[in-house]
Amino acid sequence: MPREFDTIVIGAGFAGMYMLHRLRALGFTALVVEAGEDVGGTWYWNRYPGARCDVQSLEYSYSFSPEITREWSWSERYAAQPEILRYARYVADRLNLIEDIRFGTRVTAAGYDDGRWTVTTDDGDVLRATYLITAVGCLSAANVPGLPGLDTFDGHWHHTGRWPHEGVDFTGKRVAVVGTGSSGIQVIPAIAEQAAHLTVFQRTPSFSTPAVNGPLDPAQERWFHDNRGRARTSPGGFLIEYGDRSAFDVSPQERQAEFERRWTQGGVGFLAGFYDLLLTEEANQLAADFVRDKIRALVTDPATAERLIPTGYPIGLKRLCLDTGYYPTYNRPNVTLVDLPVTEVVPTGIRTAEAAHEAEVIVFATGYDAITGALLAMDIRGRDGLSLRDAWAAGPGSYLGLMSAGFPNLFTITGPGSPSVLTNMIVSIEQHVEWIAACLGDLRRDLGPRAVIEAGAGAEAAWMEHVREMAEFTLYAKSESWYSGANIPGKPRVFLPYVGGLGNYRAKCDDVAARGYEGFIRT
Ligand code: N01
Repeated sequence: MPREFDTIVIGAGFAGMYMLHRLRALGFTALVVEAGEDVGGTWYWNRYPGARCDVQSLEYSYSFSPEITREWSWSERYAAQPEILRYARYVADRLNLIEDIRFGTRVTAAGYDDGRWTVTTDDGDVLRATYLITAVGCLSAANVPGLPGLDTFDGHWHHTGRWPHEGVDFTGKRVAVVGTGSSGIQVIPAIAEQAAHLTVFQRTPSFSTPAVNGPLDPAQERWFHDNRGRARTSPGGFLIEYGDRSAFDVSPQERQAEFERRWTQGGVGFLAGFYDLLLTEEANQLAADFVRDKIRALVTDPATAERLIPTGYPIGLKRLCLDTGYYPTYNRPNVTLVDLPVTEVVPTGIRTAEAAHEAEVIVFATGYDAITGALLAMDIRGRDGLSLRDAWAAGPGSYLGLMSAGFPNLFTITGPGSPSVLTNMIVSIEQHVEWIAACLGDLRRDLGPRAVIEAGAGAEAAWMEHVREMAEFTLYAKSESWYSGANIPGKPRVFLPYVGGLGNYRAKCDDVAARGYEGFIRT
């Protein structure tokens, strides 16, 4: 393979795959460097039992190719991980992407000098490119808690986001799951069905609403295809109904009926029923109480139900989970809930301050160093050797979540300060990829093949201030979760995604481009 490229893309998940396709269409030479042995990104790594997308399959698929949309059909409303991985492979084959992807190779460092990025990989290779594009995923840097004693554990342990390809047989085993976020809520019911005994270690209870999975309804499918374009300009990139009334505009009976309708329908739309559920604590409380009552009804033992009920934070400020049979799992005789902090791992299992719990397998569903973790895992150095880790020491700076001042010709797909994780990721990925491709095409047309583009420091500061102000306008500013770095000890507390809505954000990005890339410096 040649070592000099117009572009290097890091990551072959849905973002990197589509980026490669668009770069080729522009006539740019491109190499994608991927740590895994296959395409698929998060769906390559997250092979734990129960792993399933909590965005509907029809919505969680590319929209850029009518041919691929026509040729592919999903089997369920919410596809399971193996089917999504098959879809990623199908797209990669269909577009002949594989020949430009180097698998099993991790980028360890990248340095900018005089219009060129030099990229170093873990196998010691050195590659060069004019443009560097990260497609590393917002939730790919796994967080394994540094629990004392883990290295003394006699059994096996796994993180949900680094699941062994050969699978894990839980039959007849005593299993511990640590963590009850979206991954825990999916893996817990699946393990409970196999294990002799499952002990769940819960630090903070999550709010979860039912996915309501099932076969695809042909009428629904037709409706989706007819209406799909609307997702691009919607607040979240979803084809859900966004309520335009306050939760206080309606009678208590009407409000309850609306919550009930959305709960029964399933899916990501529960908190979109009224516009103020994420704006005021009073409105939020109404939705939270509705879910709390549901938990009480689903869990047989009232004491266990109370321990599973989240209190002390508004619903939605930790990402709302979607589940299939999560709460009733605690009605099984082989499942125990422990809601005390894990103090240490011992050879035979896990200890809390009160007791030791035996386990032969530990599953860490403990989440990710989100949004910035995978970027900062690489030693990225921009102009004059400026390190990204230093530049972002007090929190990330990014203009539109796309580029960072001091790092010319480096684009970050779904980077900090873009709507990313608050939206349907596929729609946000397509928006970023299309914007970056258009930007590179314009740059080459206007300034030649080695042109340089960089975020202006003033534009970046103003954008980050806007990101902060928008979060302040909502309840999100109070979020104690991975949205704001709260789950990683020592990580700066900054609300990372942009809450202003994908439709507005798209219009802003398009406007910036139409004004000659206002706020960027092009030379
Ligand atoms: O991670 P999380 P996740 N001791 O950070 C607990 C996406 N996703 O992998 O809340 C004990 O949400 C932690 O407790 P606390 C989705 O965007 C999507 O579950 O920090 N517990 C929490 O309960 C999601 O939001 C799908 O107090 C510890 C849990 O571990 C995101 O990925 C499926 C601990 C981590 O929850 C991340 O979800 C799965 C410790 N030391 C994930 N450290 C889809 O279906 C952490 N915890 C699309």
